[in-house]
Amino acid sequence: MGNVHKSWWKEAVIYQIYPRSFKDSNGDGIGDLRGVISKLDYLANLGIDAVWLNPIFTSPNDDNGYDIADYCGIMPEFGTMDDFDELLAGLHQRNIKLILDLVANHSSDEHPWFQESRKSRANPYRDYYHWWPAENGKPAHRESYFDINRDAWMYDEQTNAYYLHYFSRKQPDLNWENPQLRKEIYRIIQFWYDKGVDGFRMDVIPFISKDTQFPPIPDRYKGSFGDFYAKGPNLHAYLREMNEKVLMKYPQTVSIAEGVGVKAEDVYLYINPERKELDMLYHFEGMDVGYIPGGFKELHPDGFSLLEFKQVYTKWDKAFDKGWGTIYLGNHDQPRMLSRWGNDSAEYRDLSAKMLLTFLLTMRATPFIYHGDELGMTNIKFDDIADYRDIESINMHQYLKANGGDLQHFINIQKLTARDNSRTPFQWDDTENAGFTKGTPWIKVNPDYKHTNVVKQEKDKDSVLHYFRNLTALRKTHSTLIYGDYELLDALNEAIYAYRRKDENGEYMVMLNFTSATARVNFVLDVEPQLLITNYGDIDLSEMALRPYQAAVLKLKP
Ligand code: TEU
Ligand code: CA
Repeated sequence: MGNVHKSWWKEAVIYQIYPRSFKDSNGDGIGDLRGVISKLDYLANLGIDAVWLNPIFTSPNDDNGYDIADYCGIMPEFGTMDDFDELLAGLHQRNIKLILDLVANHSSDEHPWFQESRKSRANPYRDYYHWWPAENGKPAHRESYFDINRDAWMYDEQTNAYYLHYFSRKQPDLNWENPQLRKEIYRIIQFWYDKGVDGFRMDVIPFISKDTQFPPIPDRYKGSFGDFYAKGPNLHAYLREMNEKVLMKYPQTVSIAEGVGVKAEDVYLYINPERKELDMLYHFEGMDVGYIPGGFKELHPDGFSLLEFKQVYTKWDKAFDKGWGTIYLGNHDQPRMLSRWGNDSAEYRDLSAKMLLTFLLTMRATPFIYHGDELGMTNIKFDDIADYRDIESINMHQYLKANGGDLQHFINIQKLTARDNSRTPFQWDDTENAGFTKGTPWIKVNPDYKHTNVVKQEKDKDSVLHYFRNLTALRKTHSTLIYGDYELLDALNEAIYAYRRKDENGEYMVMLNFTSATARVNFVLDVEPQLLITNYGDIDLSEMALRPYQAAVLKLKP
């Protein structure tokens, strides 16, 4: 990356907290801000540099906070603005920055803007949302991620019109074509930045611009409607305006696009600093590896191809070249990374969790670590739809039921890929409810908590938690692991992901065995390497072989 401009957010390890499931302080079974405050020292001891908090704003929680009814108010079940101020101060005292979650593609239907907008066609807030007069007939189909009819147009009798909602009916899309609405969003960003917030992750920000003629979705986007939604006509004009009107006034903050629908060839449009739009973007192409195309989050029964996985992450490393990259393997929208990409069997769970964390902490990109993955938490694999809390799973089940779908098959595939798998309560200890709450948790605790919890792992120096701490320390000590160039090695190896990291400060090699069998790399080393970290006691490079799920970081040259 040559003479890359250094920034705090390029060097940071970002830790994502899903506040609803992190720690409950008042016994109502719902995680809250005071719960996070009670764990500030735990966060500081992880060696992370920033926290990304999923939405904490006033919301009816149709989509767990991604349906906001007051962008400048704290969700009552999460606490108060005083709690927020105390949390922000506590993080900053520990040199941890705070990134909030801006959900500006849509609001809650309980937001006063929408309550006003739906009252009459002449209401001053009418054009804060996308309305289609019913006398013009039904508008061209738009697919909805969460609607029980998969229909993103909802008829509203009050004004005999349809409103657009890419997600649930309670998440009406905001009309960014309206400059007044855009001003409101910039005001909201400014409000939080003036409080000292260090950045925003921007929810489905590629979707904000719409062709308000609403032409039919072109056939080439069949099965990938999100790619079409991310191609609105004025998207980059709006991002540039957002940068000019507010982001650039807070140069120490970071803006991170949730890059749903964004292709590698287009990412420079968002993150090339010369374009003055956003700083970083995280993509979904890696998350699609191993899925049956056109299915609903259905994995290939024979797992994923490591060759495809390596090809995707190598492609994106290059695509990020014009800006800066991000890397993640799990978040609140994905299943647990250990179950999805590693091996959550008793024999290999710790080894493969450490292997995956080694990947995240040694790539040329800002790593996003989802809370609990530092412990090796696994999918809960619910057997019953009644255990689900996620609107995505519940509504898809209803849609399939209404359309003669195979519900048992759906439950089976959801065990592997449903979002709720990663939303079960954080596992603090082996007391009831894993120490998450004294009350009844809003979603079941993974019975695995007896085996996987912080207290147990603090006592075990070979635990995933200690290994994670060693990795964050390693990344900070060896700046080449942050800024060094990335080069894929042994590209056709179907079991091992090997790559080189190199710059003027040194040369390193990372080798990751993604399989439960011993495997060899197809190259030899011409220097005696220094082993910096491995998830086994040692490494035997005489045969250039890695043991099952072995990870190793070697220093080749000072
Ligand atoms: O996710 C956007 C998004 O596309 C996800 O819904 C994801 O693609 C989907 O879960 C795959 O099945 C963001 C938030 O991260 C998500 O939690 C919200 O539900 C969604 O937007 C609506 O705000
Ligand atoms: Ca609570």
